[in-house]
Amino acid sequence: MNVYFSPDQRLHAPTHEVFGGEMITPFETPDRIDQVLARMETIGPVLAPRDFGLGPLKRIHDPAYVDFLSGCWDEWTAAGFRGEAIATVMPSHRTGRRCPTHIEGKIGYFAFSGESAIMKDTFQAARASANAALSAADAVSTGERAAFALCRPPGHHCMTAQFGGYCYLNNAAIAAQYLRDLGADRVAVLDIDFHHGNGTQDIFYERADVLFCSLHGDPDRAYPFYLGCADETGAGPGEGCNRNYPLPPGTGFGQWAAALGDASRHIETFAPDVLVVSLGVDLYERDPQSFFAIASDDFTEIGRRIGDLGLSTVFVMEGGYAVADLGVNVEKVLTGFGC
Ligand code: Q9C
Ligand code: ZN
Repeated sequence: MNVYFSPDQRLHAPTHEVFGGEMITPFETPDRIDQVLARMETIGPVLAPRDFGLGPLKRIHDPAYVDFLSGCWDEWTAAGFRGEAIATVMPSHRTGRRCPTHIEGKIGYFAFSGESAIMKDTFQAARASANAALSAADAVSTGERAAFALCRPPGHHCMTAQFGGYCYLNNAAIAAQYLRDLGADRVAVLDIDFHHGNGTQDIFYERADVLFCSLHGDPDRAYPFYLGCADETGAGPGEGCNRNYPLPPGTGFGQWAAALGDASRHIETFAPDVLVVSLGVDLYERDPQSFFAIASDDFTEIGRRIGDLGLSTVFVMEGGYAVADLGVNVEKVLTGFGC
């Protein structure tokens, strides 16, 4: 299958992440890309994404949020700040949602989580990452069985108008909406990243045309904490079109695969025209951000079971922070899938 990636995706390389009260070197780094690229010979050609412009991004994200991302760095430096742009003042459910003019307030307004930094070329890198997802969607819409978007920065935490969790544009949601706009009647999104895909869930929560299924660490104990419970099943016309599988610490392949089996039945009943997989490999047992017991070899079987759904499939890279094993684990999913 074709692999889509742009060197511009490396331009986002912040040096700070807030973690446990310390400033650490970020988990989500450009060398994650290199580890995956190094294993792509067995998968297919690595192709440059096409530039789809801002149109498909604004089908998912508020135009004001896209404007914020594009201007954030200039406003941050113009305000006299010398570090990377990090949100420290966020609105709560008790405060009104009025976007402040000053960038220190504005960045909090457009954030749901404070660990992730914005720097000079974050928007350019995030756009390139979204273009990779759109290019993979394009390939599948024109008849390829599957394609892999080597997205980075990742996307599934990003809301319509809030960044966080290393995500600035929701690549999987942008691809799903693009597939709808190209004529797919129903799109299913299967999110296997260790963390709940709160952004993707929220974006499609009231829609009946996009099914969202997510397997993840129980948000009672794991990021992003405030979404991802099993009783979040969708609302309005989208009731029943959201399925969450929160799983406890120590979850091994058997328990994880049982949840995938349940999600697969919902996907089969939904009968989508196309499947988008939010492919995080941070469910891996050696990942520093997670608490499952999924071994490297399990990824082959995970890929096989996704392939058994028999659907046209757009793979969109999400998380995975055991950097040395990242490429091998992604390669296993894609070879297990079988094309
Ligand atoms: N102790 C993705 O995998 N850090 N984002 C949480 C937990 C943020 C992960 C710290 C995790 C974000 C795309
Ligand atoms: Zn993750």
